Amino acid sequence: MQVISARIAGPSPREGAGMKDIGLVGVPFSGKSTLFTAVTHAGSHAGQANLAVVPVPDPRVDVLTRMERSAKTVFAQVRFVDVPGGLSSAQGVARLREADALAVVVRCFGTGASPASELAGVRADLMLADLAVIETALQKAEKKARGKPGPDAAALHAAKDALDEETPLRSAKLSPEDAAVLRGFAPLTLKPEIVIANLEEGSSVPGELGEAVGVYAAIEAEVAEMETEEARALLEEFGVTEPGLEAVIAACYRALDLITFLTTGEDETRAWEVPHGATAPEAAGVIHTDLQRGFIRAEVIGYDELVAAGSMDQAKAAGKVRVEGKDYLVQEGDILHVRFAV
Ligand SMILES: Nc1nc2c(ncn2[C@@H]2O[C@H](COP(=O)(O)OP(=O)(O)OP(=O)(O)O)[C@@H](O)[C@H]2O)c(=O)[nH]1
Ligand SMILES: [Mg+2]
Repeated sequence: MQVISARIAGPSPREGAGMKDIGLVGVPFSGKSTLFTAVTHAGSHAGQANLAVVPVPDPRVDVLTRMERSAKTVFAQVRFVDVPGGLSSAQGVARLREADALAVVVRCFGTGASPASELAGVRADLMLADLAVIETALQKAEKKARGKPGPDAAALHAAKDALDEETPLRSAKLSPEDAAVLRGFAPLTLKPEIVIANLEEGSSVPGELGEAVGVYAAIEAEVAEMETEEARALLEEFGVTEPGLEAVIAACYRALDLITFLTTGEDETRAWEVPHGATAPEAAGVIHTDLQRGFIRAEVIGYDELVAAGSMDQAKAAGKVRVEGKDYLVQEGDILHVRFAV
């Protein structure tokens, strides 16, 4: 059996495979496109779907790059989707159905801002959009079943009951089987949701929005074009300590139940995302399918332990790098070195 070096060079054939789409939703003028510009540093264009892939800020990646003198640095990525017309456009809704999570942008700036009722309105619209899809599908399923309802009809019924009671599908007590059927219809309210409070300068997240993430979309969009240092200084002047993107991404990771693991070496330091609870082979599979197929073991060290040791070589010499097998559950901040053979 040939054991291939676990250091993978070159682009992964699964580039982008695990990348998550975050769909921005909200009423007109809540600041979706402004936020899109702020977090993606990409200009937004009215009247078309704006898509941007952005690196997930992670200081650990920078530290490891310096420590291991990596030639290349690769951050995890997420894709933001800003659709024009929002939920009033069929095309927009179709694009949002492809998203992995929804971020509801709520206007908390300007006169007449009414965050709690605005959020309730968006949530109601999301449920109505799902209800329309579910009802149509239910009619079809019942017609096909001719009085002998199959699993599809049962799942669709459960979904319709929940939506009729104004319960978003993610909060409905659906059986795993029903949830699996429903996922085929990509309902919006089955997706994880985060709430973004688009704030006035100097204000903070209103209590009525609960756990919303606060951003200052307008200021951040303005500084998006500037050099990082200059932008930070200006944001600090406005009392903005955590840039919007970092806060938004952190909230999305929590909502999607993702964790980050890292790989580091001479050629590359890189951050990867996996679902919380992923095993070492599953994590290896995110890097490359061959690594999962031919997984032998993973050499693992936690980020903090590695930093304390000073370098990978020193960590190894001090016996701080553990050898883990197929059942190991990857932890946030683990640095993995996968041994595999194909
Ligand atoms: N003062 C202030 N103005 C903002 C803020 N965010 C957005 N705006 C302004 O609000 C207006 C609407 O913002 P957009 O980002 O275009 O809103 P949108 O949600 O994309 O709107 P639609 O695409 O029409 O659904 C623009 O004139 C922005 O400059 C903010 O945080 N503060
Ligand atoms: Mg817009």
